[in-house]
Amino acid sequence: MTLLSRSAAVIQALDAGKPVVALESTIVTHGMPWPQNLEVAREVEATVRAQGATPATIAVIGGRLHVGLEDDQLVALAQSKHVAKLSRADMAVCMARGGTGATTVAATMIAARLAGIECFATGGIGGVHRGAESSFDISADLQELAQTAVTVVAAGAKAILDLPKTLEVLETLGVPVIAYGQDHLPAFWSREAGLRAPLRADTPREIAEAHRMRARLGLPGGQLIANPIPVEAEIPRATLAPVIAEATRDAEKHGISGKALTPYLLQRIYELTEGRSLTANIALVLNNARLAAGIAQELSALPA
Ligand code: PSU
Ligand code: MN
Repeated sequence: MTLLSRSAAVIQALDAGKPVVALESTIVTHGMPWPQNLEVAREVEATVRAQGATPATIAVIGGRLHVGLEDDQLVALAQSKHVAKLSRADMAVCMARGGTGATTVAATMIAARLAGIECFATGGIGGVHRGAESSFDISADLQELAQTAVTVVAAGAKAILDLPKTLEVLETLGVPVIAYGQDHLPAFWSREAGLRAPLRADTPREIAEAHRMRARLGLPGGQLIANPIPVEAEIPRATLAPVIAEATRDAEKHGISGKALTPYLLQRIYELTEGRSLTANIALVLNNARLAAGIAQELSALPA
């Protein structure tokens, strides 16, 4: 049995050398509440299409690695309550058992590379959690960026994380962190993290060329494109800081750790901001889908 189950649209686009953008599914199952999660998943796909690229939402369904979901599959995922959150460590076990799971950034990158998709849009990547010096909680997304050659467009790392430590680890791992159109590192819901980004790019073309150059140099990993949230949708850092602090304290109080931590924090911040964090999250994901489609266009125009 073939490993990948590609949708007809994805097969057609890849065979014709047309631009394709990979999309993850954990943001649907663990990142946003129903029914906005389904609306956003559909809207992200529509945004990619409107930019002339083909969306490939990725998930494990019944043991098969799906690259490009049909709408009924997206609906089922968005509605399911106890679906697994898959990363590099557990995707093979889930597939071997015939299970179903949503793919995180790490697992989506693995699937995208297998399918020959070079560009991927998400909300924010995982990173080094606050208190990682005692919990050791560092997302597998960082390791994946170091070893899998996919360009990931995110709005930076999620502001719930320890951003200076996340940058340090990415530097150690040799992952280029490229802010789009500004010198500062964006922080997911806010345009600025109070840190300079290590690198900057101003056009999709530059990003595509750097992606190709890494391949020519024999460098295995990908690139992290940190695309700031649109101005009109941003929540200023100062507004969010106490909210994040409170959510983090609540997580500690309830002993939330491991895979459950990121979904818990996102949900708690959603409650504490009375939904404002979700509105911002949606705006930034759509913005990332737009940029990723532009990068995919440039990649398809450049020689492999
Ligand atoms: N972006 C969002 N919401 C999310 C995520 C990304 O806007 O929920 C998910 C991604 O799938 C990412 C995961 O890989 O959160 C990170 O989880 P962890 O910190 O457990 O590695
Ligand atoms: Mn973790």
